[in-house]
Amino acid sequence: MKQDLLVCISALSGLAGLTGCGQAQKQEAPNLKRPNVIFIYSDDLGIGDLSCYGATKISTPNIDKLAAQGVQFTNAYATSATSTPSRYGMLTGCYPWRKENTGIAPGNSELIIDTTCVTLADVFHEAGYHTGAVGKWHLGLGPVGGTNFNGLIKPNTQSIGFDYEFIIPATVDRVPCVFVENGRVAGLDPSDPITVSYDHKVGDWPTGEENPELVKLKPSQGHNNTIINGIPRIGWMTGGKSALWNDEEIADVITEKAKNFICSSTDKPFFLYMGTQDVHVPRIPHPRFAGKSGLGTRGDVILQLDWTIGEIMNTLDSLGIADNTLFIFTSDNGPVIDDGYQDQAREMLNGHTPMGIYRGGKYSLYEAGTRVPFIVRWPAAIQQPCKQQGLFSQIDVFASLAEIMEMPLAKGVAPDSHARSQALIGKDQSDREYVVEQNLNNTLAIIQGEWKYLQPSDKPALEFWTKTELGNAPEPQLYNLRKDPTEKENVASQNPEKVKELATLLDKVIAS
Ligand code: NG6
Ligand code: CA
Repeated sequence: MKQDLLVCISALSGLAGLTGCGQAQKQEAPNLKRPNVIFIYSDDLGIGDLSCYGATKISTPNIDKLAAQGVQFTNAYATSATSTPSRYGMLTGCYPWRKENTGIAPGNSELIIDTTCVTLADVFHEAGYHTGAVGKWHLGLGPVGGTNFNGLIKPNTQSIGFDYEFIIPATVDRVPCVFVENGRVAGLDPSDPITVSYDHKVGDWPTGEENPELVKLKPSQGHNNTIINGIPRIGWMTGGKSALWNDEEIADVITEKAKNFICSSTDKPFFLYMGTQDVHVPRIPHPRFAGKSGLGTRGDVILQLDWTIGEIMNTLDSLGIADNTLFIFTSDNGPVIDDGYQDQAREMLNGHTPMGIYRGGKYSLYEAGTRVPFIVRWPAAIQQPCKQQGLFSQIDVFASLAEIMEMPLAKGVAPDSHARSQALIGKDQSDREYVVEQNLNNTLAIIQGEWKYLQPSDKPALEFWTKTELGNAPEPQLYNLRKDPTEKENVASQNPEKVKELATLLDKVIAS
């Protein structure tokens, strides 16, 4: 223990640099019921973005290594095709479409998870874990009526089970562009208070709309409000100058915080929930990654993301705890190429296919909207690395982890989450009974076996800004994902029985 402490002190004081926590430590016998758990959400990463999923134009060696040492899922789904609902679903075990106010949250949204809800972090906390949230949050902070960023922000993640937080309140394209650490804006000078608004301009800082000449990254859609670090954002802010983040350094900052959290968890097992800002827009790589992928900044921040994962892996190795750490890496929703800035992402693709073979993308009910990379490594329990082809949903992470920890869940807790720990660790290769997908407009689809049914919807066929096919259509759609994984042929009219069966199943899930 003392030795561990020494290693961690050196990391906390920054002596260990950005690679590991120090010398390898002797490993204790693994306790399969109480592994450390790391859950990392990347942002808008596609199933075609990683070399372990077949990408050839980019190489992601660290994530590939994680996959090669664990279970790599090919049929795993985020609950939703955008960030806030997916994160809500994972952390509460409740489908976001059951709840109002779970759509893409503005940067001054109240905390949208009720403090009385038992979250996944609560379960870990109850099990005696040290729990931490680091990086992108996007589930709101503070009370109904909006967040006041100038005092102690409550409720925060510490009100729903996390001991420690160091978070980006919303997304990197939304104000305020500051980190919140344990309820307070990090580095805030109280004589320069922060004001944030999502309906009108506040203060006198330039905006993209009024001062386009001051902008170093031009918007392609929206993103026309307050300019921070030369980048016009969504929403207006003023104040808090000393607390503003540097976009180039976000990956370094949150990676260091995550490592410190891991290193400081010496007396108990830990649960780290981490959200990377990569690869969401604005895609601003650190200079050491800029230009390195040959695919423009979208590719560069994939390299940066891979570096982050490597840093976390190295930290576990240097502490000698990799073996009994259950490490989950995934994405909150599918990929998008131009999501609002003129960053040349499309022009620089160079044959790279973020969506893989799949139709749609972020926002969509088609497969590329929610079928995401999903990797689980836990060497102590997964001796045989493998591919997992069974249907799996992030909604089941909650109950599956609780099952591993032997933490019984009271009735009503994580109501939509099924305990599938054996599937999570690749030992059970069967499909989930069904998987529900959700698009930007809350239209739902259900997959069972090889069949996928999309409920009819009068919502727009295309997402307004990105022109992504949303999967909304007035008539029911049915695809055979085994024969037609790219969802080219709607076979609903040829299979009325199947349509009826799946529509009935979806109705049953909705009503349950
Ligand atoms: C959209 C933004 C997009 C992104 C998304 C949320 C515009 C035109 N588009 O409204 O840039 O911020 O919201 O992404 O403003 S998510 O991954 O966090 O859900
Ligand atoms: Ca996202």
